[in-house]
Amino acid sequence: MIIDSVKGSVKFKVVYHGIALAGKTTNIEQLAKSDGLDILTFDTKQERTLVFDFITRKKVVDDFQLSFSIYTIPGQDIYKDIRKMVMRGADAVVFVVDSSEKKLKENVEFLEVLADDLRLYGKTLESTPIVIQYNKRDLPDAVPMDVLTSEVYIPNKPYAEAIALRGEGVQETFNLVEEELVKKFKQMVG
Ligand SMILES: Nc1nc2c(ncn2[C@@H]2O[C@H](COP(=O)(O)OP(=O)(O)O)[C@@H](O)[C@H]2O)c(=O)[nH]1
Ligand SMILES: [Mg+2]
Repeated sequence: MIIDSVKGSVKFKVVYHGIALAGKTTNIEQLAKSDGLDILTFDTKQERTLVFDFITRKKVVDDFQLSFSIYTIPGQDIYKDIRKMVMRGADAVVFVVDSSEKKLKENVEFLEVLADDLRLYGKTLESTPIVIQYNKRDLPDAVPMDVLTSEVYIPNKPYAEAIALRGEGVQETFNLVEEELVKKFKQMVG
């Protein structure tokens, strides 16, 4: 969080985390589309997110101009150095879960990856604003929500269901992150 009290502006960094192909890029594509923006994608011919995707959103709260820089990580392990770089200075995380039965184990294991990435910057799962998004709810092999919320979860964190491909649940997820950050901001400014 970067506060400029002279300009009355606050900058937050939000990172979409989660396994490869969970739908992180699709989420920010949908957010960008509803804002009429283009996303900045750094990639190669084979992969949509070799480095990261990036957009910015703005909101005014108590005369402060809040801006949210939104990034996605590459999920593949070979890009872990890039992932760790993207996680630097993250104020909040959306953990995107692929609902496919075949990805259940990988999603669960990736919670540890997130915990490690936060630890690297002196943060914890508990202390970080995190929203869990159960994406790809349209898949025929989607794991039932009651199973997912008891197997891929972080205690006391809000969650949302989504079909990012159709834009469903995307804004709702972002609203939850925004709420968490605005709460934090209001605590800070009193
Ligand atoms: N069926 C389905 N496919 C999705 C959904 N969201 C994303 N996808 C697809 O999953 C693949 C990976 O998405 P992408 O956003 O690139 O994943 P990332 O690696 O997490 O950034 C793409 O083919 C998307 O079209 C969804 O809600 N349902
Ligand atoms: Mg991506």
